[in-house]
Amino acid sequence: MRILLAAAALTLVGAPCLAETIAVEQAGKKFSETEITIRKGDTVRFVNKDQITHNVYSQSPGNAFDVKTQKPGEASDVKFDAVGDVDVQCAIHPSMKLRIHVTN
Ligand SMILES: [Cu+2]
Repeated sequence: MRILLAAAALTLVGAPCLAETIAVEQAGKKFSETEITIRKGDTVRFVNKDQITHNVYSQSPGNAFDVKTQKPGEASDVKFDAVGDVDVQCAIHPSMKLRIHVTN
């Protein structure tokens, strides 16, 4: 019964409000995407698929973060709670760039 009610509620509001986790990989000194759009409350999982260390971070207001040193094979989750554009870079390789649009 509870499941049926939840399904009905989702149908009524249209898109589900459940937060998602979106994976972005680092390989060949690049992010797998240059631009992604997510929703407020979603999590981005940064996965280092390279053979070298990366340090993904952002200084964008409201969504600043620093995953610190990420060795090959490591993954880090970052949750984005503020609507706006987030410019993501690697502190070791400044040419690595990703823009995340956080929407409502
Ligand atoms: Cu890097």
